[in-house]
Amino acid sequence: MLENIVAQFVDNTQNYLIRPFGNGHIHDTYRIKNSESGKPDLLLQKINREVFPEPEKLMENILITTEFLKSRVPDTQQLSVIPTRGGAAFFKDDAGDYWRMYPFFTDLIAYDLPHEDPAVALIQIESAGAAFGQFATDLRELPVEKIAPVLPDFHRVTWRLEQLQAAIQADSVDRVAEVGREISLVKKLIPKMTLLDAWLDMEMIPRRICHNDTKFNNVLFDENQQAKVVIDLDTVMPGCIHFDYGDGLRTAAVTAPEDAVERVTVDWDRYDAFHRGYLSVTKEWLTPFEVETLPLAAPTLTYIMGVRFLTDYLQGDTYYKTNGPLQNLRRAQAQLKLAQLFLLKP
Ligand code: GN1
Ligand code: MG
Repeated sequence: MLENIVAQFVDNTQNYLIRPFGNGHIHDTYRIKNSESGKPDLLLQKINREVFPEPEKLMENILITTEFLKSRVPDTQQLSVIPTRGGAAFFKDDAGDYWRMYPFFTDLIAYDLPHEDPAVALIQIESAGAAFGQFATDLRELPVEKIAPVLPDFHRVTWRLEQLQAAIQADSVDRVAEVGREISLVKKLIPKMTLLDAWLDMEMIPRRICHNDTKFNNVLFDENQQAKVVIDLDTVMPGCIHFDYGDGLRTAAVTAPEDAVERVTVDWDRYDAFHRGYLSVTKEWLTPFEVETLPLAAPTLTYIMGVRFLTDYLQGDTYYKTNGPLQNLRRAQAQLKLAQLFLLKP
């Protein structure tokens, strides 16, 4: 019973209404609405243990990150963990599931896509770029070793390709025959799409703590279309700046949803707006090689998503939440199409 879970975190559960919330692909999320005036709403999540097999380590990472940010930029609105009444960072139920509570930012909104008015969209996107850039800037002094790699090789292209290869070989749900075109496209792009891995291996690009999931809907906006709070800190881990810059562009420099294969395209004004925002706060400290290689970030991160969605399709949709049997395929097709478009950067 969800009420029993909520009762681990608050005193008076009868004042709360519990409703499923949001469009995350991974966890089960609920808005806990408080009917008593003056008391804040909350956001409850059941951690996906298939994706995060070590929830305790995950929560430890989040605590380290949020505490660090609080000490670094104390006057800024940001995400923080609401402990259980016993003071723990999560509640583990009898089934072994892990639950956590966050504040619900009633005045702020997450958007899956930038605003439909193109002028407003550009304002939002530039601000999102700046918010994600600021996030990486604020975490610069947090030593890389402090954060456990809870999802090792998360954005390592060669590892994602190995996973795809294994799924092709297993063909566990008999779908490989349908995706010949997608597989050839993945193969064709390998030489360019593995450059980032190589540069990281050669230590030409520095390891930095980054967010690793800078989707457009992972930053909250105020009513003036300004990005205020970066959310979804599950993947804050050692990585490189290209991961955040690239995944931000993947989801902000577009005009259609992640699975809209027919409609999806790159909007270069949006691309430039995100770039301006991101660089406005990071250009002081990025290395010349990082800046020079940024154009490969969006195609590479988009390609990774294409490979991951295709892998999940071939494995029978076990990782991402889907709205039907074809959604992962459509997502894969859309992302592979976008990756090629990003490679055409003028
Ligand atoms: C997942 O949880 P959510 O929806 O913000 C995924 C990201 C993908 C994204 C694709 C832990 O993010 O890596 O880019 O879906 N998170 C994890 O939409 O795998
Ligand atoms: Mg999210």
